[in-house]
Amino acid sequence: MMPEAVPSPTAALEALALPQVDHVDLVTVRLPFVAPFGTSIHVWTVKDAMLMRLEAGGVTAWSECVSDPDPFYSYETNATARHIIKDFLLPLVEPGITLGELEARFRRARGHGMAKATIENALLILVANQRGVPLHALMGRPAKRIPSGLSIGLKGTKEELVRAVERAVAKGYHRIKMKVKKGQDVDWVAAVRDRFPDVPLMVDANGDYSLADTDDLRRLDAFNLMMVEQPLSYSDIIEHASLQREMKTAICLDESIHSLADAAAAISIGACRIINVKQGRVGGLLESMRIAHRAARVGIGVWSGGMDETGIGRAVNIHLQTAEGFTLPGDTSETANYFDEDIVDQPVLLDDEGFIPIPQGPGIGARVMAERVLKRTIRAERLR
Ligand code: OSB
Ligand code: MG
Repeated sequence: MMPEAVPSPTAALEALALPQVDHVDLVTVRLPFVAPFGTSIHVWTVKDAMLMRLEAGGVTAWSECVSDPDPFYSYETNATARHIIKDFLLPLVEPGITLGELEARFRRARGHGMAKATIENALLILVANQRGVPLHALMGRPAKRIPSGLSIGLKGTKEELVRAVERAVAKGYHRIKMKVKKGQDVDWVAAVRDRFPDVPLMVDANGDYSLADTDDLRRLDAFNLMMVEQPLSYSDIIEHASLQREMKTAICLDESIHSLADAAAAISIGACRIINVKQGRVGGLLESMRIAHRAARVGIGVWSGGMDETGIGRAVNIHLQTAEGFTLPGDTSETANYFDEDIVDQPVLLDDEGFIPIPQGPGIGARVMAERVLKRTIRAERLR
């Protein structure tokens, strides 16, 4: 049977003609975290964010590459993204071709979604800035208030964890995610559930378990969790399907999903009931919109993940969540959760009902503060 014809959520964006770009810069900034961010894979204490700046006839646009300096979350690093952007992707960007044609050219380079997203997002933001419209409007989406979610890193003690959850609940966050790892899971979830029996709660293992841990993972079923994110290997889909058959709690895939094709495969074999879409990991806003649209049609929940971005990437994630299919609160938290001072104004703040307002103005809305970027710059390179 032919699948029913559904209008593409990205057709208008694919038809956009690329503008002439005068200059392209990569600027890496270092922002200290207010506190170390611990996960089963690494503890990060600073954010080294590689930013792309486009200049076109006096209009500038900034995007952010969501890679880290290290390959612990993803194989992409700031160095590989720089290499792929500089030597393979940027030479394919020509004025007059459409964004759809650019995506097709980019497909010849396998993987490296974060590098691709950096360019695609920068071009979209540039066009939005040139037209004087917000990014969500360029995406064809109406404004809305974005639900909030906090990702709490691994803590030293259960008391510390419970205090962090208390602060998040008091702030009004719509859902709380706590990191877990082997040996720091069931009892820690129990401690949070003791204090907050009903708070919307989920866990993220960043791939720390294997199928041999199925019995331990099944113990999480007792806590009414919204989902368990990426329990098994970062590269696995098929074993997640086996695990999902053994668990009541919904599985959410993060690291395993790099494209619409990955999402379709995971959905078709029942590897997850929820997908964390990180726009960088899947190659940009268009592929994110495709995944969310497809998932929504088959009842799979989607939310926007985060990579503890500066205000630039954070704003992109906020605009993305106006797209069809983003049905669940994402990892979209206040700037202050990570940084004392961001490189953009205004910082992200929750409103009194825990929602995140879309930054007002053309493009990402948030204003990039040149002198703060300069103060934080650890490397800069003009590519064009
Ligand atoms: O697994 O979702 C993840 C941060 C860095 C790398 C991986 C992850 C995370 C987070 C935090 O959980 C997301 C955020 O607050 O931006
Ligand atoms: Mg995750």
